[in-house]
Amino acid sequence: MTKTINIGMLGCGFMGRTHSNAYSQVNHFFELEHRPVLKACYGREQDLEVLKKFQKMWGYESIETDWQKMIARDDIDLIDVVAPNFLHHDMVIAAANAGKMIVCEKPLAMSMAEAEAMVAAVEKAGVANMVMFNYRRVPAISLFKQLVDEGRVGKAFHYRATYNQDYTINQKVPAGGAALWRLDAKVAGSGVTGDLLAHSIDTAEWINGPIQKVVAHTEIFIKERMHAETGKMEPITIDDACMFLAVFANGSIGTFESTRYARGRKNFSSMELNGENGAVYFNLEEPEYLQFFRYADPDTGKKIEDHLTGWQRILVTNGEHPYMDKYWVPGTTIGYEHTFINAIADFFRGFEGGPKYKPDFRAAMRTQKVCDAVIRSAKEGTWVGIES
Ligand code: SOE
Repeated sequence: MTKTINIGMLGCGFMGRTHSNAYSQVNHFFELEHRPVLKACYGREQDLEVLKKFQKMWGYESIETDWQKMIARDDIDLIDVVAPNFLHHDMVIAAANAGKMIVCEKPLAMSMAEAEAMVAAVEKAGVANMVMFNYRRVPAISLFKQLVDEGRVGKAFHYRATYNQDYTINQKVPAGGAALWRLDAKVAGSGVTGDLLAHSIDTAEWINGPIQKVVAHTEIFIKERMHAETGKMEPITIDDACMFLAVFANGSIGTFESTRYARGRKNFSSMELNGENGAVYFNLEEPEYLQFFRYADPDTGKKIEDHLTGWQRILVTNGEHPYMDKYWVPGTTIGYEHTFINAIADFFRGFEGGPKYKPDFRAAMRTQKVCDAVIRSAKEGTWVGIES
């Protein structure tokens, strides 16, 4: 018999929508023992109208304007944290102490110190936990990892990641408030490093193993913006752009670039790995494609490149491809929202006897560690080592 899991959603913005959609859809595509129920959603008192609209659109049974009350409710089994970053720590610790399962949007925390306390709290409470690094569950990115694990790239030399957007170029874009809290350091912690590069780092380490050291440069292009809530001009202290070099434990070297000032780029996340036997490339503007260059046989290492060799553009929609047997027929694509559905399905399977969901809080703490090292390196202007 299907068991219900009552969801308490802490937040009603963009990520609140992606996560709510995942809970609503997951049982339509995956056979699971559990069925999530959208029990209650939280928003601030001053955002009551937004909260009510959110409740109506997603079909939540009730609302709360006090997140502590939500966590204390006996009829809530799982707390989903999609509030701005500065609240993650307190919400997670309270939810763990109340014995709830926890889903937390990335980045896990504002700093390693916060992340360590959060990991200790969920592990002490023994509650199921996961961090929403949804891009691992893009079928083409999962296939990227599969090709690497199958030895088709061989010895890795170069990893190259970008995550570029352009929505802050206009000086008149304010900082702060419900829509633009990502530009407010007190609320977001860091800029593109925690918001965008965290995704790139998570997938890079998942695919190519741990990063051992980094050297970074960050830039703030517009030094002052009007704060959306106070109406006053305030200094901007988050990183608008960040570039860093990385050395991986497997001996390969990497470049990472992220900015919100790349005119024309909206959500351009790309990654490429070049190795001895082959290379793989993905970009999120064409999410259904994976590109693969085959040079040598993965078993023998013998060259197979010939006059027909070239980059192969794989349309990742076949039943043999990761997750795709759960959706439509070959040639029909899925989208951004399905990456969250796939993640929630994997999380549930993890406590239904399937493989444990990754990244859980402990695994996601690695990304926090690399992000902290990147910010420190940019401040100090030196290489910073990252312990394993
Ligand atoms: C920022 O614009 C953002 O919404 C990130 O916060 C998300 O994690 C990313 O998936 C899309 O871009």
